[in-house]
Amino acid sequence: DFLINVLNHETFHKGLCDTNFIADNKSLMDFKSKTDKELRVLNFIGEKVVNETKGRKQEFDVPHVPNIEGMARGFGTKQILDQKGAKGVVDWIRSQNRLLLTDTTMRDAHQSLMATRMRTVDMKKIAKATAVLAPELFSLEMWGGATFDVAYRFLKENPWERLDSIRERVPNVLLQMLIRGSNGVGYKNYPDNVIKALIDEAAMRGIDVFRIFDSLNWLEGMKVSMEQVLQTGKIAEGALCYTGDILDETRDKYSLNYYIKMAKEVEKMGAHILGIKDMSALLKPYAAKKLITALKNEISIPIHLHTHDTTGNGVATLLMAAEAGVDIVDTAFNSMSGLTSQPALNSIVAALSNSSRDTGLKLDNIQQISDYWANVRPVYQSFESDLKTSSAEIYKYEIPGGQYSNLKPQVDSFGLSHKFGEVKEMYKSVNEMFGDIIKVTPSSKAVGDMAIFMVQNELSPENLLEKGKDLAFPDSVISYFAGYMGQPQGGFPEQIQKMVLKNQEPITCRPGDLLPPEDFGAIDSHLRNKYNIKPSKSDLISYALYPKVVDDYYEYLEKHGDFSRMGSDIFFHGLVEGETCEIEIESGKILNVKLLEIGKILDDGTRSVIYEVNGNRREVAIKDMS
Ligand code: 3PY
Ligand code: ZN
Repeated sequence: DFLINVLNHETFHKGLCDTNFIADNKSLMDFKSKTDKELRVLNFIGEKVVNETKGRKQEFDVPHVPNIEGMARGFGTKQILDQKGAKGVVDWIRSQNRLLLTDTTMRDAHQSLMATRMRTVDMKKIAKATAVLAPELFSLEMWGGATFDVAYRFLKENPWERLDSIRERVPNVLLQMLIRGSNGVGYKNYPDNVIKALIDEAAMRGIDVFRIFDSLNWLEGMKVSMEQVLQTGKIAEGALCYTGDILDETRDKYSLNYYIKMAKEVEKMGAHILGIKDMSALLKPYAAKKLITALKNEISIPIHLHTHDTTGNGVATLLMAAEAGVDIVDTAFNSMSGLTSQPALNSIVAALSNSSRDTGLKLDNIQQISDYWANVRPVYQSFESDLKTSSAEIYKYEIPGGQYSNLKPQVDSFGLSHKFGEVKEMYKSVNEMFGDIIKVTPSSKAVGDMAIFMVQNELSPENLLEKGKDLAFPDSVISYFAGYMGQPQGGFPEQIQKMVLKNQEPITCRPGDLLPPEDFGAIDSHLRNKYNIKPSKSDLISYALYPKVVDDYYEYLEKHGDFSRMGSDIFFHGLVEGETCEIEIESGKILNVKLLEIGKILDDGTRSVIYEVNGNRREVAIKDMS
């Protein structure tokens, strides 16, 4: 093997080796790794074609990466941050007439459209072109929210590497993440030292704008994150979640005055920007005008509006907000926009061109980016909901975009597919029973889980107290009533709280005041001993956030290998007989793989999957599980 490695080595080939050739090229000792990686790839594809796709696959167009050769990368917001600091960016925003745009394609758009399944390879390919063709963007939201755990859990890839690779390719535009206050990028409160470490590391690795929110608009729950972001010198966007309808005078819990009062508090906390986070697309166009006009009179920090297009009114909402003077709005490239995702970026650009709020983005340039995403999207088709049209019923149900597209599969998984309508009605009833609360991760999960639980157990608001006495409620519901998601406006309904918690005492303070600090040293030893790796700071943070998910991830890598460089059409759909593809197994190492044949089932229940790999015939035996 050593001899083969030497003979195959480029330097040896060129006759350039000196006496240090062997000492300098550790890869010469790498006997098994390449064949091992190759075998793992063949097994992975074999599994896919034998047990999942059965060798069938729809044809996908290859996403076309725009040609940017020779084009200069324009000056962007990231450079303002680097040169003038966060306050400099705020001054710059204030000096702009144009409407500034955030593109959410790499975070909320795919979180809300395709269950967060977008892989890093697909983002990496378009990142450079985005920096060149759309340097006028305010920011790219590309990290945080659900993307963190989904990367490990389902995509078997490391979210920190996604951040590194996009940062490397986009040095000119601000990168933005969503952080759920003390819930971090998780579904529960974490010790303060975990939240602080997460923010420090994310800032160090390249995040510039932190959108911080609390799932109950409980400002206490945002404080630690806000202070930490301010210390890093990056941009702290304190976000208020929007719920209810400020145009409806009969609903006074979340009134215009509520938002004004809260916005002033957020400004006082030191936020550079106020975020309005309309996660469920409830902010109607005229409500946006009313809200933004009022806030512009009451606070002096810039305002960044986030909404979804679930109702079909998203673009109208953003345009009304633009009229009222909003500074920045969230959009997604058209082919990744609409429905549960954000309103359409290219359309907003076109709508405002030659107006006083012209965005400055070039339509022809951004069309090329949208075209790229249009070809990426079909590969993820199976993760999309079957929602074909916008729906005004969301105003009634108040279900966040990301949760709406996930609720149907969740309901299906409980065998309640035929009761989806009932679950949505129950979601509304649960919200009322809980006292009309803000519903966004993780409080929305408590409401959703409770709704499913009630339908499953034939509970109703009328019989809940009686029938629920002896039932064990879902973890998220217990955590909510125990105060571990924070304190809701107006408090908890006492009878339901008692019934859910049984003998457990709820807390009324900040959970972070009670949680013992995470022992990063212990995590370090665990990872070293169990997986024989030298964990980085970010590995420790990930483990502190999601121990089980990260353990499963490392076990997967050990057992099956790392397929994060594989193209997504192969990763999700395998190959068909006769199809050839290139697979990068490590940086710069490409395998040319052709699937020759999926063999007949043999007596031992396996099938031979036969390939040609870089011209050589290879065969793996895969157990047919059908
Ligand atoms: C998240 O917390 O991931 C959200 O996108 C909430 O809207
Ligand atoms: Zn959102």
